[in-house]
This record gives sequence, C-alpha cells and structure tokens, in this order.
Amino acid sequence: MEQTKNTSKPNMLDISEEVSEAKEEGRPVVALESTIISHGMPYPDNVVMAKKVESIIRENGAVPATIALIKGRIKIGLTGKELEYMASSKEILKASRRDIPVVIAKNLSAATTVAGTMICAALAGIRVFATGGIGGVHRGAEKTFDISADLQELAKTKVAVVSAGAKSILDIKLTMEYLETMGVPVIGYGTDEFPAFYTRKSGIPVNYRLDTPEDIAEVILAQDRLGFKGGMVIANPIPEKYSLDKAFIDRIIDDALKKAETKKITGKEITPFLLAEIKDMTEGRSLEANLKLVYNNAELAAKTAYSLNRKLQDAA
Ligand code: PSU
Ligand code: MN
Repeated sequence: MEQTKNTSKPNMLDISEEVSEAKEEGRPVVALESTIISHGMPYPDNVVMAKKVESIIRENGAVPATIALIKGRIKIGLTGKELEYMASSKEILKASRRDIPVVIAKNLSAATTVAGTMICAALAGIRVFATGGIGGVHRGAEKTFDISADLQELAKTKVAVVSAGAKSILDIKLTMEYLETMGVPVIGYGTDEFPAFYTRKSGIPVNYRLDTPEDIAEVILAQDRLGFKGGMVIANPIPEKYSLDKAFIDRIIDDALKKAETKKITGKEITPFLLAEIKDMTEGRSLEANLKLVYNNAELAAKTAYSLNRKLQDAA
C-alpha cells in the first residue's frame, strides 16, 4: 500500500480491503466520521445509520471509508464488527487533533470528529468526506473560548467536507466569520444561505452557490492546482420534506442550552449532551431529521468524489 512506503509516517493505518482495492484501481472513495456513530446517536439507530450511509455511497458510484481509531490503530474502512463496536462500546473516546497522539500511543479506541476524520482521510489520500454537521463557534465563545477544532482543521487539511451546515446550538454567524478569517471556502449547494442542520435556512448568506456535483469537483480541483493547503465546506441543506419547523427546534435548542448551563457541561461533552437532550425533547424527531440529512450528504459526497475522480483521470 502506498501509504506504508512513506517512512516519516510509519504504518499506523489499517486500510480495509474494499478501500485499498478502490484506491489501487483508481476508484473514488468517500470518508465518513465515527463521532456521529459513537457520540451523536443512540444505539442501535447509529449502526443502522452507519450501514445505510455506506450503502448510499456505493449506490452513487463511490466506496465508503468509515474512519475510527481502534486499539491504537487508524482504521480506514470498518468491518461490520468494528462498526458494531464503535456504536455500542462504552470505552470509546472522542478524538479531535489534540487527542490522536495519546489514543495511538496508549492503544486506546476513539471515534474521530470532523477534524480527526479529516486528518486520517488526508493520511489515506481521501479527498471527500460526508458528515452530518460540522463543529463551530459555540454561543458565548467570547467567554468560554469554545471553538471547535474542526474549523482550524478545515483551514489546514485538504479534505472537502459535505455537511448540512451547523446547528444553531452554535453561533452560526461567528462560525462563518471564523471560516472566512481562516480562508476556508464555504459553498452552498443549491442554496444562497448557510443551512442550519435541522432547517434549510439560517439567515446567514454563503459566499458561493453551486448547483451540481461537477461544479463542486471543479472547485476542489482548482484548490489542488493552486497548491492551497486547506479544506472546504460544502453546505447541503436538509431536504425540505424532512426539515423541522424553525420556531419549534429553536425553542428546544434554547432549552437544551439552558440545561447544559445549569449542569455545567462544557468542552468536548457539550455537543453530545445537547444532541441527546434535543433528541429526547423532540421525541426522536430530531434524530429522524439527522438521519435523513446524513443520507442526503452521503449522496452528494459520492457524486462529488465520482466527478472529481473523472476529472483527475481526464487530466492525467
Ligand atoms: N454535529 C452534529 N453531530 C455530531 C457532531 C457535530 O450534528 O456528532 C460531532 C462531529 O464529530 C463534530 C464534533 O466534528 O461533534 C464537534 O465537536 P467539538 O465541538 O467538541 O469539536
Ligand atoms: Mn468544543
């Protein structure tokens, strides 16, 4: 395998057979994160989701590579058993950039966040990644300094991330400002507004709107040709028929945020806490919307990876 030839990166990657074959044959691959599995959704909905996302990617002409850290190894592509482990074990940590060296050195297991997954995808030479929502600048960050490491990673690691925007548990306006400062392109897919995860609109405009996977692939290609280091946010709104009522979800998010404050939940615990609270308070409706938007993102990411692959082969 190509990665193992690089002596500065000793063989820490376990690439599944499906993924390594795809890479050898020059077929498109889409990375998937595991924090959404281990800390974003309850068991067993999370396993069902993880498997369905993989099949959607295959149906759309690409190969899925779910990424996680298992017992000190970087896994690129998980077996059914490994997915089950990530979905159900209580010993799974949450790994962003700062956590990875410790998890590897101590042979621990961790789900990778958007930042963590981008790092591992880049190590494996995977250019496109599908998830639900990215982390961002939290509300009240001027006091707490809570800004997800996802945003820094988007500035320095060359992976395009397809998401349904960011939840309004975050400060979406500040998240967009931060991305601008860090030089991260934000593309609205078929929209002029940055989507707010459960809803299609946030009131915050995106810089650029593109309407086809081919156009997105062209931008990724231009970024490569320019030799730019960073990634990209592709913001794909939840399909209209699955989106939640804005007033309804805003009220629930406010209540969840108040509860987190009362319970003094902070740091890496806050996102999983809020997700679980919101799910309970919406009686599962948020989970249903979450599933649908992830499937929608998987489809767009697969089509984009497919198109990018074509363009790269045509250029070669
Ligand atoms: N948003 C979601 N579901 C998730 C996450 C975000 O709707 O599961 C996860 C992603 O893995 C993201 C991480 O990278 O939370 C951000 O966490 P933090 O704010 O601690 O960086
Ligand atoms: Mn945080």
